[in-house]
Amino acid sequence: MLPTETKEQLRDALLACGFSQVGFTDTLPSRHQSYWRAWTNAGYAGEMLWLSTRRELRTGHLGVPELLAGAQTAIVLAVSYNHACNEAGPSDGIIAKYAQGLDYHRVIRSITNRGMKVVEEFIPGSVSRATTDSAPIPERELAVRAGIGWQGRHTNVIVPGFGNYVFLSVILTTALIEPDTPDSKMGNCGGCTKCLQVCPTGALVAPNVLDPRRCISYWTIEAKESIPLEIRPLMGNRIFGCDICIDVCPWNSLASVEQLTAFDWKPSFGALDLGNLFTNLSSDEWFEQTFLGTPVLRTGRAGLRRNVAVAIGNTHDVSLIPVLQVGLNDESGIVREHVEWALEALVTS
Ligand code: B12
Ligand code: SF4
Ligand code: SF4
Repeated sequence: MLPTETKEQLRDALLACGFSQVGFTDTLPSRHQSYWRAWTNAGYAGEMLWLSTRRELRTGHLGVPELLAGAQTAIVLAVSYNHACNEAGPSDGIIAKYAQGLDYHRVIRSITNRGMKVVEEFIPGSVSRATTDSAPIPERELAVRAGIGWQGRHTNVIVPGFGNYVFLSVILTTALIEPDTPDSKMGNCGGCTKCLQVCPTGALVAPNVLDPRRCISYWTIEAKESIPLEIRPLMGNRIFGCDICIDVCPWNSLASVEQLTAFDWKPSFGALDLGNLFTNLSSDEWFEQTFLGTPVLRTGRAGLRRNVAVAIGNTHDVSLIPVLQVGLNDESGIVREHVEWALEALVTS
């Protein structure tokens, strides 16, 4: 076991790499197996089949060969991405805050790789592996176990001093480091239910339970198929991801604004003119150049144009009808179908 003094020096060295918060926990299986079983059995994973097919691995011991053979400690790292962005008007589309800059997988991977070297220098002979959404690991449960924060009723981890806009990342190590004990006084949701009330689609079906099949974030980022008719009018002008439940959380008011320049934030992504965007999205080249290196690439051109069509349909702005009509010729059947819906929505609004 690493001596306490060395553990604290290691924590400081990791904070110096650029992390906002660092915590240590064990690599034992998930303490919420029955929750996971119920969640996947309810079909909540939707198209994200990897969440249910790899459930045993995702919720099991972290020291297995698929993750890191012999891992004894999970070092959980939080990086704040709270930054200023442009305010959207009624004819602007909103890209979620996390996606308004370079892909966090890339940025955090580079800081975490630095962190991994620090760990191996502190504990010679230890082996480590860094992950940020790149391995089947329950990052939020580990963050709570490591005392980084608590899972709010919207299911995201809230980190005291940094609020909701925080990425998580994990370094697994074969070294045995004493787990941190979560501070019972760190904070909690108390009697608040703001996030549950504000979610426009009712995706938060109970406190701490998200049904992604109703979540705007899932439909605008992960899903390749047609967006359900009942969800479309509720999406408003969210064109990639959704921050509604995390934005309303009172714990953000106490959060510091961290500006890790490596993310190269693009504040304009918080308010993109829907008409211009829809027109430009006829071109694969324009899409790839504009969103190069950002998480938005994940939807593909057609996926984003599908989302923008829905957002235009929700504007009630009939001046956008001619702009939309051009999309009836889009090569993607999914885009054409959503354009038809949006035209209908504008005509009947
Ligand atoms: C799949 C996924 C999604 C899906 C599903 C989200 C979900 N809530 O499950 C979708 C596409 C909807 C999504 C959306 C978003 N995501 Co996402 N997502 C993931 C991913 C890859 C896996 C999550 C997962 O395993 N879900 C399955 C469920 C069962 O797991 P869980 O909710 O964590 O469940 C645990 C707890 O609920 C706990 N539990 C059980 N019972 C109880 C009871 C109580 C009282 C408590 C407190 C806990 C608890 O046990 C469960 C098992 O560990 C993680 C990365 C990772 N590897 O963890 C990122 C991750 C969760 N996402 C992240 C982000 C930033 C987002 C968005 C904010 C992006 C956006 N702006 O659009 C939204 C937020 C939506 C929301 N309200 O959660 C961050 C969250 C960071 C944080 N501070 O928590 C993560 C950790 C990525 C990262 N590395 O930073 N995401
Ligand atoms: S991300 Fe949006 S749609 Fe999903 S639960 Fe939160 S408020 Fe609801
Ligand atoms: S909005 Fe309220 S209930 Fe929701 S996570 Fe924040 S404090 Fe908890």
